[in-house]
Amino acid sequence: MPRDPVYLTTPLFYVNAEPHLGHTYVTLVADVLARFWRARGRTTFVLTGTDEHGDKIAQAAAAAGVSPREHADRVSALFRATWDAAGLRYDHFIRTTDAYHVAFVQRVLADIHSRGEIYFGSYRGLYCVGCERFYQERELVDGLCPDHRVAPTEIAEENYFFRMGAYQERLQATLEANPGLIVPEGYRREVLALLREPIGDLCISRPKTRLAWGIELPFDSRYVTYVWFDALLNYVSALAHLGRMELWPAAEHLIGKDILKAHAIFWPTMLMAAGLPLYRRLCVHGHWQMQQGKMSKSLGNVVRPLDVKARYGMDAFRYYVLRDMAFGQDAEFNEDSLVARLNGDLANGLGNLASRVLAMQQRYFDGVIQPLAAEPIDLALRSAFATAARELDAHVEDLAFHRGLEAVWRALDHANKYVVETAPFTLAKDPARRPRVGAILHELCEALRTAAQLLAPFLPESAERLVALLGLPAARLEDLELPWGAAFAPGHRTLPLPPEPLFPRIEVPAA
Ligand code: ME8
Repeated sequence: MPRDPVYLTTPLFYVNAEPHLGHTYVTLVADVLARFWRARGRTTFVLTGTDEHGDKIAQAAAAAGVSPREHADRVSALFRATWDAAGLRYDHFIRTTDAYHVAFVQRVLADIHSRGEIYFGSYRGLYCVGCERFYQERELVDGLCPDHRVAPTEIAEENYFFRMGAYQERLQATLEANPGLIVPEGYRREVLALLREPIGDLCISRPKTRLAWGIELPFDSRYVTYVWFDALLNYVSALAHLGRMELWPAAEHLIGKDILKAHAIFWPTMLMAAGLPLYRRLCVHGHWQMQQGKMSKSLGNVVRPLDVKARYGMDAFRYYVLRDMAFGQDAEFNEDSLVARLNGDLANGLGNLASRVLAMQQRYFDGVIQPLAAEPIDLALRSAFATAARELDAHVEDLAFHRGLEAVWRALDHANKYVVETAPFTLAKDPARRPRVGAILHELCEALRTAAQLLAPFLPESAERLVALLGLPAARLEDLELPWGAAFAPGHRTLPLPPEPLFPRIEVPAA
């Protein structure tokens, strides 16, 4: 039976900052999930892109001395080029300035306006440009925006409002009835708590006299819409444009906790007003902190993905962020921890196992795989990998990537102990034991093949290198049903070890 498709989205990144660790993390999670599910027979589609309208983009462009469009073109291209260079794959890259998106937003606005869901009114409120939204007094901390730690600006003007409050009860009932709609669970509870107070209506416009850099309202050319009413619709406009609306019910939005309210309250009520079904789930991750606190240009501690890639390789970067952040919680980015993961888990745990096995395979059998003769200790090794595969599936379903990787490393630790316990290097000295040495190495080659398959979504380059060293085609990586023992045909040869290890260790200067 064909499995459900999965439609993964990242936030659309503002073009007022260059791609950094936070943007990379969420895009990487989309890439991992897509690779993971594709190998398990599901159709996948990843959407990412850039959010280009609004005050803060206009301000960033003015500061750079260029027009908003020139600025957006430059930074949007930089995001794309960065994901391409980092090997983060997506199926479509949307810009909120794309003509089809602008037309779609205008169609939705005209439609819901005609049904009385949008009204004109005057408003006085406290606005944070960093968040591009109004704050209620009680949401502020010491009078400051809790995220940007700046006092919001008081704005009084006539604007258009979306009757968001009319959907409050329906949203609350939906959230209560669907425990898996927002994950991890703590965020669903946070949203339910917000819904205990009136949510009010949503201001969706700006007079052009104050902000021209937005999408013109189809029913009043003096006004534009910007950011939320504009950007959130991207998740649907891209599918409508590509003729892939069948994917919409399979939507899983990946977002950071900073934009929870927009995605858990604004967006579902907009969908209700537009008569569209809700997304399948909202997956909310925590923030990367730096030792000095927040990552910011002014502190000079912005982590650029391609710098990290150049220093440690993309796979080590991928492994570190997925292994050290529990999805949903905050984590601290620290290069020493990255190096410890690289030298420990990757170089010692996996790389060393691969090089020992492949070296013995070459030395004793010229690379030729030897026939199989399973003993109880071999069956225990097989079962360790079968357990890891089951646990990995369950953890990835729950977005607990760190636990999934831990499960695979338990199997790799088991394999390293198996080498010590079976001691093929000692047995090999006795010609009579050579067949058993061959069988042990065959078991270990199967262990490496299985590890490469399980790890391919997380460490795509290394997994490809590993199967190539085992003499297998890259397509084998997705062949998850292959039974243990079936990967290597009689006479199959593994390759000689190349001089450069799978994961070169980083020398740490003595303290
Ligand atoms: O909010 N740690 O765009 P944005 C982890 N345009 N993730 C982080 C992070 C950090 N320190 N900083 C940013 C916007 N992120 C809107 C979204 S969606 C229709 C519109 C990630 O450029 C995280 O996923 O500020 C966060 O939600 C996103 O970048 C915000 O990106």
